[in-house]
Amino acid sequence: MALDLETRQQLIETVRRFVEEVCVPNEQLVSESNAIPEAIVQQMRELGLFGLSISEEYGGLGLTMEEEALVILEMGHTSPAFRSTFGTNVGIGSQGIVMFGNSDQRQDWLPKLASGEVIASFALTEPDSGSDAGSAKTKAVKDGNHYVLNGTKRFITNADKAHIFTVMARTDPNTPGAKGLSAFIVERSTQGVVIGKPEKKMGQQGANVCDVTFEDARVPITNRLGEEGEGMKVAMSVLDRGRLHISSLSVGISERLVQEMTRYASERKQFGKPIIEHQLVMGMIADSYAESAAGRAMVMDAVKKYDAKEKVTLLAAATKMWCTEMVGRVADRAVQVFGGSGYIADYAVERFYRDVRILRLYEGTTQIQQMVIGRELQRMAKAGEI
Ligand code: COS
Repeated sequence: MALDLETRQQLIETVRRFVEEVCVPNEQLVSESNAIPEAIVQQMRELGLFGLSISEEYGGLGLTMEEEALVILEMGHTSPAFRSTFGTNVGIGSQGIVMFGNSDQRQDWLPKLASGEVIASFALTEPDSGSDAGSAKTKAVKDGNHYVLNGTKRFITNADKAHIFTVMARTDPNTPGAKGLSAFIVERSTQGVVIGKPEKKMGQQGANVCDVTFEDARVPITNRLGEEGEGMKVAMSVLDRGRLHISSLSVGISERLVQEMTRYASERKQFGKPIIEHQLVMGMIADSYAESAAGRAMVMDAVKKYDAKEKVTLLAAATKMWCTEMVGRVADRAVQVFGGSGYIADYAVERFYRDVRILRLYEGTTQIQQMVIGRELQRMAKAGEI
């Protein structure tokens, strides 16, 4: 149920203070140490950030998508690694259980996910199956009361910390595409689950991605999410929602970058006046502000429709495409406004420039969003809806 407006405002202000007072002063430390200090993770637990999207019945805050987006917009005002710490519990790691779990599965996991005691990751991508998610090769072969999993998942966010994984694996070897996949909750403690070393990445230090390999990992039948063959439906439903979450994050970061460039350009003087008064610089800042504001409006429209139970596949893809591309342009302009200083690691814009690059790649590349948009529009045209 939606929060009343006063409670909602209080929540947003609490998150804003947390970002300003705790996260922003620690950005450099997180970047250099490649870890979020445990004391900060504990504060996230106490604030309820791990349980934003999990209903109150299971100990979460039970926010609507609109409320979640407002919180994530605030979290975007600092390094995205902070958001990533709890992001998989709020989004792609938990939502398979929220949307498709039976009552036992929900009871077993949602309270621990909401409190942050347990971390969940989403395991869809594989070495040979990225954008073509339906081609996943990880096998799940039924054997008595278990499925035996074999295969490798790649670039799995938070895998190093995760206790459970939502894994998409092929239960029907005779059906090659999306229809042969099923979804499972796999516990990290299962024998045969091997977590690889964290990858060295371009940005977002403090949030790790690793391979997860299954070597004859026996997963109880009771851990299957939904029916056999519903794995792609689980993954895509989770991703429709995840794409709105990533859009909110992108807009939040663009707002921070507009703030950074405006402040810098108001202080920095060249040719006898603050550089913001030079029209070519002013233009970069104005374009960034306008594009960021457009992103915010798009996110707000999409999340309200999501909460109204409208199908948002088309809008979520369009919003993700716009917001992630937009923040890429804004980050590029921020570096440009900072000039040579923007290339120096002492300035936050250098770090954000690297951090935002992944947003156009994960949870569906821009080209996949274009494909989803194109297909949806074509479907609507065939159905006479457009
Ligand atoms: N919501 C619910 N179910 C959906 C869905 C959606 N938005 N989109 C697809 N499905 C389900 C449907 O059940 C569909 O079956 P039907 O044909 O019976 O309806 C099934 O999934 C297969 O859909 P589709 O035929 O569209 O699958 P494709 O193999 O053509 O793949 C794309 C579609 C490309 C859109 C998909 O593979 C994709 O999103 N790829 C990107 C993957 C990604 O985001 N990876 C990031 C990993 S997380 S960091």
